[in-house]
Amino acid sequence: MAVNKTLTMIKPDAVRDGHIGGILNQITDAGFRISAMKLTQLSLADAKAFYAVHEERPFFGELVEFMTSGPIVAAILEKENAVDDFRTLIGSTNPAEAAPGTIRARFAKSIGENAVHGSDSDENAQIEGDFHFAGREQF
Ligand code: 3AN
Repeated sequence: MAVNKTLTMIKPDAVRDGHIGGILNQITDAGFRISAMKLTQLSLADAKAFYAVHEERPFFGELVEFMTSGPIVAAILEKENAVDDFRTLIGSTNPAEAAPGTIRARFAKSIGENAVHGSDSDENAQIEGDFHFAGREQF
């Protein structure tokens, strides 16, 4: 299978709680290569644009407020079957339902503050990677 990529964000809750190192360790131990990475903070406009597909959802305001509440780590990860394997590694959206040992089971607090983002398709991985990183920042 070809190597492809996914976009992750370590969300403000996990950054605040000191979990950057623990999460990155679990990601690299699982065989993902980091091909771009930065510590950054989303503006209101950034968060609204990134989550535009969720605009009509009842939790949209809460999501945008949370995602702009502090710094995040954005990274592009590469691996065979990256999108699906990463979603398996992070576990269910609701950490209460996430499989034991997954990143969300270990580090997430709630369905809203759920520690990490992972792209849901190859197409979105490309869009989301380019949202965060210029070409010269992708290795
Ligand atoms: P995932 O991040 O697992 O792909 P999505 O795409 O359904 O989940 O939701 C995007 C983000 O919206 C989630 N990571 C979470 O932060 C937030 N979210 C999803 N469902 C809820 C909810 N019921 N209440 C609050 N926030 C939610």
